[in-house]
Amino acid sequence: MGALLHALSVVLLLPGLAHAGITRHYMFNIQLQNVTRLCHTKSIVTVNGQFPGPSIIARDGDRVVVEVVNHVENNVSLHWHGVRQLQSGWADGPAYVTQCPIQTGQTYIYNFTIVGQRGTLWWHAHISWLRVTLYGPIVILPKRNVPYPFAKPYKEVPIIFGEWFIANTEAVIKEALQTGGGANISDAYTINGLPGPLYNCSARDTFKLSVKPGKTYLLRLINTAMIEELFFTIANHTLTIVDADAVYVKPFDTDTLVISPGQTYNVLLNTKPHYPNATFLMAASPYVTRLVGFDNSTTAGILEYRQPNSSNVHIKQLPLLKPNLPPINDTTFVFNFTNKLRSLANAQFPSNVPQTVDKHFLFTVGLGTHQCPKNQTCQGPNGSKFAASINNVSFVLPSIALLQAHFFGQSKGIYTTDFPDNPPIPFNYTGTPPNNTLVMNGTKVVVLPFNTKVELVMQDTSFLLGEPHPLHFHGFNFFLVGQGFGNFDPNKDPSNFNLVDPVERNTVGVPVGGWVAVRFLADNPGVWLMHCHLEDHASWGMEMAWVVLDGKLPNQKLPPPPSDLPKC
Ligand SMILES: *[C@@H]1O[C@H](CO)[C@@H](O)[C@H](O)[C@H]1NC(C)=O
Ligand SMILES: *[C@@H]1O[C@H](CO)[C@@H](O)[C@H](O)[C@H]1NC(C)=O
Ligand SMILES: *[C@@H]1O[C@H](CO)[C@@H](O)[C@H](O)[C@H]1NC(C)=O
Ligand SMILES: *[C@@H]1O[C@H](CO)[C@@H](O)[C@H](O)[C@H]1NC(C)=O
Ligand SMILES: *[C@@H]1O[C@H](CO)[C@@H](O)[C@H](O)[C@H]1NC(C)=O
Ligand SMILES: *[C@@H]1O[C@H](CO)[C@@H](O)[C@H](O)[C@H]1NC(C)=O
Ligand SMILES: *[C@@H]1O[C@H](CO)[C@@H](O)[C@H](O)[C@H]1NC(C)=O
Ligand SMILES: *[C@@H]1O[C@H](CO)[C@@H](O)[C@H](O)[C@H]1NC(C)=O
Ligand SMILES: *[C@@H]1O[C@H](CO)[C@@H](O)[C@H](O)[C@H]1NC(C)=O
Ligand SMILES: *[C@@H]1O[C@H](CO)[C@@H](O)[C@H](O)[C@H]1NC(C)=O
Ligand SMILES: *[C@@H]1O[C@H](CO)[C@@H](O)[C@H](O)[C@H]1NC(C)=O
Ligand SMILES: *[C@@H]1O[C@H](CO)[C@@H](O)[C@H](O)[C@H]1NC(C)=O
Ligand SMILES: [Cu+2]
Repeated sequence: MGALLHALSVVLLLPGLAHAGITRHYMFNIQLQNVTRLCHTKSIVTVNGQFPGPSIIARDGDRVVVEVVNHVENNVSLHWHGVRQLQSGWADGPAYVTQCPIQTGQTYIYNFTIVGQRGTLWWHAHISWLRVTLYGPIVILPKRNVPYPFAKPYKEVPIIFGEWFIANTEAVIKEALQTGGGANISDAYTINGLPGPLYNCSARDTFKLSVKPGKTYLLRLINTAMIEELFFTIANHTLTIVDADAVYVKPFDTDTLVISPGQTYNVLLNTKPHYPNATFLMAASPYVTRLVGFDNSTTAGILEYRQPNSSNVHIKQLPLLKPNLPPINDTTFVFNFTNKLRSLANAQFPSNVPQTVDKHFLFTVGLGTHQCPKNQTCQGPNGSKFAASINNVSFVLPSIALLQAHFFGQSKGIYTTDFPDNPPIPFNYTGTPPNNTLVMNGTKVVVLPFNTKVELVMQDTSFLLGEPHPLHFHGFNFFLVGQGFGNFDPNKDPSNFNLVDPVERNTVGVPVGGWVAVRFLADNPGVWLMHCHLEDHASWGMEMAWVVLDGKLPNQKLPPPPSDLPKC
C-alpha cells in the first residue's frame, strides 16, 4: 500500500468542507506505444505509453480530476467503471451516451467524487473496442483512519486479467460487423498485461508475485477481458473474498473464483507459514458454455517465496505446482460461487436494498439476427447477421450524446422513450428458441422519475443455446436479490428473494439458461447505459439506457455540462 500511495500525483487540500476528501489530479495522454507479446510487435493505444494503464488511487470521499489529451487518430472516451457518478453524469464516459468522443488533439477533464465506495474499480475506454488496451485500476482506500473490516494486509497487489489479440482489434470488430459473423478470437489471456509461460514465445512475459511467508496479501482482481468470463486459482493456496465491485462482502474462502468482464474482487491471500520448497502457478482460463468460436487458452503467473539476502537462484530449481481449474463449462460451480456472495449488512455497512418496489421490469437478454442485405453474403447464423438485444431491441448509438439530448430537451430524432417494460412477445425463453430470431433496431430508453424503486428481472434466452451475459449498470449499484435457472416465475420466485443481505454490485452474470432479479433505487439523475460487458454482444446491440429525471431539491438535479464537454 505504501508503494501505491507513493505513486500519487499532486494532492490538493479542499478547505472548509465537512468530511471532504482531497483532490487527486491525473494527466492521461492518449498515445501509441509499440508492445511485443507472443513474438509479435504491435502498436497499441495507451495512456501515457503504459500498458496496462496507470492506477488511479483515491480514498472514499476524494475528488478525482483526470485531464485526458487525445494524441491518436482514433476518437476516444474513458469510463470510470463502477464509480457511481452521483450528479456527475457528464464524467461517466460512454461515447454517444454521456458525451461525444474526445477527438484527435482535443482535451476533456473528467471530474468526479467517489462517495461511499471502497475496494477496486477500473477505468477503460468506452468507444468501439479500444478498451482492449486502454484500461487500468481504480484503487479506492477507505477514508483516512478508517480501517478495513478485516485484518490490515501486509501488501496490496493489482491482478488485472485481460485479453490479447495479435490482430488490430478495430479491424476485427469492423470486419465482424460487416460480414455479420462472429469476431475473430483472441490469441491469449493476460495477467497484468502478460500472457505467461503456457503460450508460445511468452515465458519472459510472465507476471511474478514475490511473497514472504506468514503474511496476508490483498489482491485486487479486475477482469478487463473483451469476451470471456474467467476462472482464477492459485495452486495450493486459498483465497478469501472480502469485497466485490467496491462493496464489502461477508468473507468466505474459496480455492477458485469466477470473474466476469466488468467485475472486480478484493481477495486475501494468506501465504504459507514457512518457505515452501515449491513455487506455485496462478492461472485463469475461460468459463464458456458455447461449443465453438472462443479462445480456449490459459494465462498463468507465478507465486514465489523469495528469501531476503539470498540470490534466490534456487527458486528456479523448485518444483512448480499447478492448480486445477474447473471444467470449461462448469455452470454449477459458477452458480454456487455467486450464491455465496452476501453483503455485510451490519450497523456500519447496512444493506440498502429497497424493501418495496415502485416499478417492475422483465428484460430478455439474448442473441438474435438481422437480415442479410440483399446484395451481400453474410456469415452469421443461416446466412444472416449476428445481432443481440434486450427485449428484442438492438441498441443503436445516436449521433449526439443521449445525455446532451436529454438535458437540453432535444430528444426528437435522437431517442424514443418506448423501451418495452416486458418482452414484446412472451415465449419459453429457455426452451426451443422461436423460429423468428430477427431483432429490431432502436435507440430506446426507459424514463424513471427520481427515487423510483426498481425491480428488474433479466432473463437469458436460448437462441444459439444461450450464453451467460455479464450485465453492467452505469450510475448505479444494484442488489442481486435472486437468481435461478429456467423461466423466471413471477408467482413463485419472489418468495425466495434475499432482501436481507444481497450482494451489491455493478455487474452481474445472468446465468446461461436462467435469470437474475436485481433491485435498485433510481437516485442519480442522468442517462445511464446498461449493457452486456462481452464486447461482441455490446457491439451487436445488447445495450439500453435509463433516463433518471431530476428530483425536486437542488441536490437532486443533474448540473449543467462542463464547458469543455466534447462536441459531435
Ligand atoms: C513503433 O514502431 C514503428 C515501426 O518500427 C515505428 O515507425 C514507430 O515510430 C514506433 N512507434 C512508437 C510510438 O515508438
Ligand atoms: C471539478 O469540479 C469541482 C466541483 O464542481 C470544481 O470546484 C472544480 O473546479 C473542478 N475542477 C476542475 C479541474 O475542473
Ligand atoms: C500442494 O497440494 C498438493 C495437492 O493437494 C499436495 O499434495 C502438496 O503436498 C501440496 N504442496 C505444498 C508445497 O503445499
Ligand atoms: C525444504 O527443504 C529443506 C532442505 O531440503 C528442508 O530443510 C526444509 O524443511 C524444507 N521445507 C519444507 C517447508 O518442506
Ligand atoms: C480446452 O482446452 C483444454 C486443454 O487446454 C482441453 O482439455 C479441452 O478439451 C478444451 N475444450 C474445448 C471445449 O475445446
Ligand atoms: C460440458 O462439456 C462436456 C464435454 O464437452 C460435456 O460432456 C458436458 O455435457 C458439458 N456440460 C454441460 C453442463 O454443458
Ligand atoms: C454446489 O453447492 C451444492 C450445495 O451447497 C453442493 O452440493 C454442490 O456440490 C456444489 N457444486 C459445485 C460444482 O460446487
Ligand atoms: C449493398 O448496397 C448498399 C446500398 O445500395 C451499399 O451501400 C453497399 O455498399 C452494398 N454492399 C455491397 C457489399 O455491395
Ligand atoms: C420450456 O422448455 C423447456 C425445455 O423444453 C421445458 O423443460 C420447460 O418446461 C418449458 N417451460 C415452460 C414454462 O413452458
Ligand atoms: C418453426 O419451424 C419448425 C421447423 O421448421 C416448424 O415445424 C414449426 O411449425 C415452426 N413454428 C412456427 C411457429 O412457425
Ligand atoms: C439494423 O441495423 C443493422 C446493422 O446496422 C442492419 O444490418 C439491419 O438491417 C438493421 N435492421 C433493421 C430492421 O433496420
Ligand atoms: C469522431 O467523432 C466525430 C463526432 O461524432 C465524428 O464526426 C467522426 O467521424 C469520428 N471520427 C472517427 C475517426 O471515427
Ligand atoms: Cu452478452
